Amino acid sequence: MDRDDYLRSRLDEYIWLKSVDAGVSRKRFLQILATMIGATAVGGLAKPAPAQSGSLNFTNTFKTKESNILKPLPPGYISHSKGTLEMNWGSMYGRGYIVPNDWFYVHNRNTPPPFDPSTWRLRVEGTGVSTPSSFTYDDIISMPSISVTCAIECAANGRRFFEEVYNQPLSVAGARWRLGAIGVAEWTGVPLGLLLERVGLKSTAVDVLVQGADIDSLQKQKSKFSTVVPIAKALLDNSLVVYAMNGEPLPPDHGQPCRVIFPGWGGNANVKWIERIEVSETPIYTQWVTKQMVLVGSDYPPTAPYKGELITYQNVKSAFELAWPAIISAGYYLLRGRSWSGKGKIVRVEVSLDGGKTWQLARLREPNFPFAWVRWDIDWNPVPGEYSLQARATDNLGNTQPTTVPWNNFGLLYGGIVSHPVKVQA
Ligand SMILES: Nc1nc2c(c(=O)[nH]1)N[C@H]1C(S)=C(S)[C@@H](COP(=O)(O)O)O[C@H]1N2
Ligand SMILES: [Mo]
Repeated sequence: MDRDDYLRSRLDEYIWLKSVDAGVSRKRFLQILATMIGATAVGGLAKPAPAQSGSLNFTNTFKTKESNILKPLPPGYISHSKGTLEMNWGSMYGRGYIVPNDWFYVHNRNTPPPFDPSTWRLRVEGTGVSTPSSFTYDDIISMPSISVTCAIECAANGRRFFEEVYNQPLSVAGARWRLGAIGVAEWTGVPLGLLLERVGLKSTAVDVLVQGADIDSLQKQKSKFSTVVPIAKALLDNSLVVYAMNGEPLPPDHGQPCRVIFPGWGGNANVKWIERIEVSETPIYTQWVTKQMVLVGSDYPPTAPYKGELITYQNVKSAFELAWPAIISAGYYLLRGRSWSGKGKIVRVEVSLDGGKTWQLARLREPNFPFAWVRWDIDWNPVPGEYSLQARATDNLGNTQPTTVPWNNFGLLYGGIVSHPVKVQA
């Protein structure tokens, strides 16, 4: 038995065990396996497709042929549009630090492009490198790698609260997320700085553009989805070209075969299905960055060429591990939640059970990684009634959650205190 066959047999066994756990018959298991091997074989090694292995018990209530999302819709998850899947905070109650791949929120502008490991290439080029090169999938996974546990959060997470608080509609078409456009995972990949060294990064490089394989259909001038980061961000130790998520090959919906992560930055910076990296000696201004990744409103004076204040790092937010609205029974309840900051780590969380009149400190639980989140809890013994729960977190730089947030036209970066409606029944 050669090495690939050996690994393949181990993998089959692993998936079989998972299937047994999920109550799947041998016949159904073999059917699933057949589809997987045909669809996702990587150099003779079948990929353990997470959507199949961990979510066999999920019933998909929304997905249609129109959906841009391949994985099934987990229970209680919300689809705002064909490319969005919002995490159900209620399902995270009492769970571990990491969001399983099947449960991770999705923001796809397009259907994940097909991946063929024999033809896939990542081109690294531009005036900022001396030896432009193409890397194969095997090249990438053979390079030194590290694993980083951090969040990815859509810059529009919390968008709905602008409309609710200001009682005024936003003029953009984007998803009306509550707080579920965030997840924390362990990302494994090659430090981007190492890849850039291999292609002879010049000391004069200033900007890095990362491009996906999908067309950004929302742009007037149709182009591939991309983002731009300054070279300083690209060279940080935790900026990665990622190929594994929570120990499994990157699932199609999350960027198969490779995506980038730029911890702390708005979700869109973490480009999926990457195919080209351009390093430039001159600043790169794309439409996406100058016109869309900006806060536009009277509180945000524009600085040319940006149409508003450019978004980079995410802000501080908190969420309760509760459905929205939540209905619970009277009696002792361990109230749980999570808080996070794109700029560092959370050092304090206060909770109000009476709509902001009185506050108490929550207990923070380990681990508490920067650019990820911290889990916290408090004891609660409510009598029947209607409650408005609030949480306010503060990070190590002193950033905290304000009561009011200035309006911006696209509804980005809502970091204010949110009132979570809870009904306690007798
Ligand atoms: N190529 C490509 N990359 C992309 C996107 C996309 O539509 N196409 N969406 C971005 C946005 S807006 C977000 S919030 C994150 C979502 O990552 P996830 O779906 O893995 O949670 O991916 C980013 N990367
Ligand atoms: Mo997003």
